[in-house]
Amino acid sequence: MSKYLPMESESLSPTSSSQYEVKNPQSKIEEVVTSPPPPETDIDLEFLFTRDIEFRQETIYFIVVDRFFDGDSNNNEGPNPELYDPTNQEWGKYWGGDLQGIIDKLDYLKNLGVTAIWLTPLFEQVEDLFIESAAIHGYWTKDFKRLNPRFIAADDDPSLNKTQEEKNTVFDRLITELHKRQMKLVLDIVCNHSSPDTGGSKGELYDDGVKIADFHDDKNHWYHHYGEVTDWENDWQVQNCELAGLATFNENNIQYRNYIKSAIKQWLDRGVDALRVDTVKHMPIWFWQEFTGEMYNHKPDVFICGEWIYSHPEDDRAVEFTNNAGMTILDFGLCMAIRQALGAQDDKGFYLIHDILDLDYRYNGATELITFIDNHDMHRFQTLNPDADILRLAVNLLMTTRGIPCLFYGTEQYLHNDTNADEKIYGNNDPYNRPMMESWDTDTAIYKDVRKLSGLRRLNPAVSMGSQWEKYITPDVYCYVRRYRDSRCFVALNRGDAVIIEEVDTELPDREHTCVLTGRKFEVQDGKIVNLELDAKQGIILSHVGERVKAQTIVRAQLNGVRTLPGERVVVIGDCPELGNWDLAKAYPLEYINSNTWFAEIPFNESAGKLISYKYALLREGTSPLRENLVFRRWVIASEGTVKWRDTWASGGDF
Ligand SMILES: [Ca+2]
Ligand SMILES: [Ca+2]
Repeated sequence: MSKYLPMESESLSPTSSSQYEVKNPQSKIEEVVTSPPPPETDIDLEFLFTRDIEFRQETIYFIVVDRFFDGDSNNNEGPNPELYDPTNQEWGKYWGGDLQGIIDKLDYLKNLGVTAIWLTPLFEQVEDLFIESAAIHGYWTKDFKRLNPRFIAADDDPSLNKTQEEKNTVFDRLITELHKRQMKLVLDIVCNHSSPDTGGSKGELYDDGVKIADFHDDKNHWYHHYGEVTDWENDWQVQNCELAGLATFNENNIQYRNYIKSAIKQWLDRGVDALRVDTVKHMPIWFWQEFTGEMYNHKPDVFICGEWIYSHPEDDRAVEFTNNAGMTILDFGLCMAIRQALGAQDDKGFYLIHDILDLDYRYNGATELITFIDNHDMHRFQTLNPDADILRLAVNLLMTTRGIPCLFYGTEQYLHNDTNADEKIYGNNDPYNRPMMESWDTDTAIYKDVRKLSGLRRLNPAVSMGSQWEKYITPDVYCYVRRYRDSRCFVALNRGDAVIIEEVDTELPDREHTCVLTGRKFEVQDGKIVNLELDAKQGIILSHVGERVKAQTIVRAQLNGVRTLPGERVVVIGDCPELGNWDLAKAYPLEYINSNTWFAEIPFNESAGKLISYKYALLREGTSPLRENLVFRRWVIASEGTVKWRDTWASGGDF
């Protein structure tokens, strides 16, 4: 995304007439815009560069709203009472869950360690059955600017387009209650399609109650009309044809784009913190770049992730999307490996997970991928493998491996329903993977683990941001270290019988360490544990928190695309004391994350609020340093807080 930055600190006011420069310093000629952005955008320019899209310390919990908790029975019958089943027997009908139910359970979630909740879409839906199913999942939208009346109070106004005084729906109270608890709301959105053919109507779309499009009477070309996808290897079809009979939007139509962007901005204005975007592989990347860029302009600290279904690090298009669309993705590759290794107890075991993590270099931001073990489109993990200890092990892996963990609702209560449980790994178990939440026990092993490990993710930056180093692997046992600066986290997981590992490197300081989960004590000497005893299906987690980076302003610098050999180091140098005043001996070191990514938190005090210049350099033993092949990069350091640099190594032709 390109952001406009003021060159001088006194030009922070958006009404100032000072010059603005385009951020990207790699362009050969610095593009200078002599007037500020148009006043109607009303952007707080300081906001643009003092915020950090940093979600890596979060623990996400994914809720199918209708199936969580019924906090308000007055909304259950909705506009069409036939779609409601009070007996919770008909899986395709609404069962009564709503936003009040989520408010009622926020303390339960907070105590679990959840810091962000992802809710299935809250938009108004078609009120008809399609193949015996109502739109309980929220993916058949009728009006992207209105709330589903089944989720709010019966007398709430469903329109999002409200003045501040008018905002007091249960949705607004949910936002307030979340933020009061330092929790975030991830809104699930769909840009690819509206609704399927129900009762003779298809794709009837409304703009805050006003009908604007209709698939069967598509005068203004809001939809594609190419029929169903028949060849899933054909990219054109995947992007332009229909998915399960859903009316698919024509993104070439600027009216459609303006509608969807304005709708999502209204949700952001109402307090939504992050977006989860449905079916991203079904729209061209240019659409997503335009969309995410505009969302960041509107709300610079919004976090966005996309669902590229069954993404895999070897899938070039999924990787290209992840690195260029302006959002991270749900990590299906790792999900499937965990399900195969632990759920299906595949003979290759942890090597399957190793194989996926070995491809992390394909992504620019592997530590920002959203990791999970099941979701609403596949069998719950325990339908694959009912063993509660194996589920616990999978959750421990999820909470400590690289990426941002996302738990499917009920995992901590061992919630699952095994109706039609065939075709286990990939089989679509919808709707039986969406049972009503039944118990709220805060004493289950997984509930307590998640609580501890969510805290660990916040406390120990090695777990949230660090690199991951495999230390020992067999099909049954997996030991790894998360590393960031002098912080470490050692994890040992055993899916098999009790075992003793002769010796394993932990990188921990020499002393006695206590397992975060079990309270067991382990002596570390020369960084190693000798005769590490692991009980059957046990996980051990040892944490050492080093010194945190503190400063008036912290820059989180991520550098991609620099190819290094073992022993080589990457540093950042610049024209300020924090970056060594161009003296390589005083340059600030980055940390190796993987062969594509280096990362550092750089403290700025003296130069906070000032314009600085910088570039990266590669230090090589026995040969001269290699500096980036450009004049330099420039940035105004925010006066306080945290910012992110996402840079790509600018190499010379001889490299
Ligand atoms: Ca209800
Ligand atoms: Ca499409």
